[in-house]
Amino acid sequence: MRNTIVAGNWKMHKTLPETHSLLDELIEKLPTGKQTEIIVAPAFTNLSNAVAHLEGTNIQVAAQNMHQAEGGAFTGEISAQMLLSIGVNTVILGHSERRHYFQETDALLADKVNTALKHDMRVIFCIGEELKDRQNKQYLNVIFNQLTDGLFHLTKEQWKHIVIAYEPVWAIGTGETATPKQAQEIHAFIRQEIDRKYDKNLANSTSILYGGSVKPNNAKEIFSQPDVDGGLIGGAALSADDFSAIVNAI
Ligand code: G2H
Repeated sequence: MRNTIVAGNWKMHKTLPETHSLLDELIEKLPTGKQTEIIVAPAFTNLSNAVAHLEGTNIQVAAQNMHQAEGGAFTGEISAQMLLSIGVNTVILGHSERRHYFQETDALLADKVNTALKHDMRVIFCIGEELKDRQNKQYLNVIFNQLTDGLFHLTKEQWKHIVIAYEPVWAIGTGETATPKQAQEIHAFIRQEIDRKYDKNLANSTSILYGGSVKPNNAKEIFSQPDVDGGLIGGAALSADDFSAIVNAI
């Protein structure tokens, strides 16, 4: 059986006091008895406080990014060891905003993945096509290339630390969501390619999350697709009511 996961990517939102208030609300409102893993990814400045704040709860903390080097003269960057030293062992890599605004390429992301895995971190690896790829009917090729270049060099053992988030770029923060059928098509395709490259066992045990304008009113239908194992939530993760409704939809 696969883990179901709902992760909130807070992006560049929430100061420290705002982080504490949102976490308090989440602690109050999120369900406690569910099998689903619940993760929040606040900004770097608030990670350490979030870990302390959430101690003893069922809410885990992830980082939104990290650098591929072990350390050194990389002004403004954060290493795997820094994250681990504050109790954060999950990192989101390859978000389309990182790919787009910070020119993160598949090759760079493969390096970041390697570093994270070297430190036994768990990676939520984001992939997804742009609107033009969908219009040109190239979307499956784009997804395949992102998988190949970012992850298919890994061993089966390493894959146990990988969670995939499929986030069509045209659906991120736009209010547009992939239809449940579109999401299912890509999730099944990703699973099929993992099977082709490795084996069915690994394909069936890899959690694949959907991201892109998931809201309380569309979460249930998306999560009900057989190959959708949860979501990576942006805008709606900033409201405790919306985020808990989404968690409850799984
Ligand atoms: C996609 C998603 C979270 P939103 O970026 O990763 O954001 O739900 O706002 O589209």
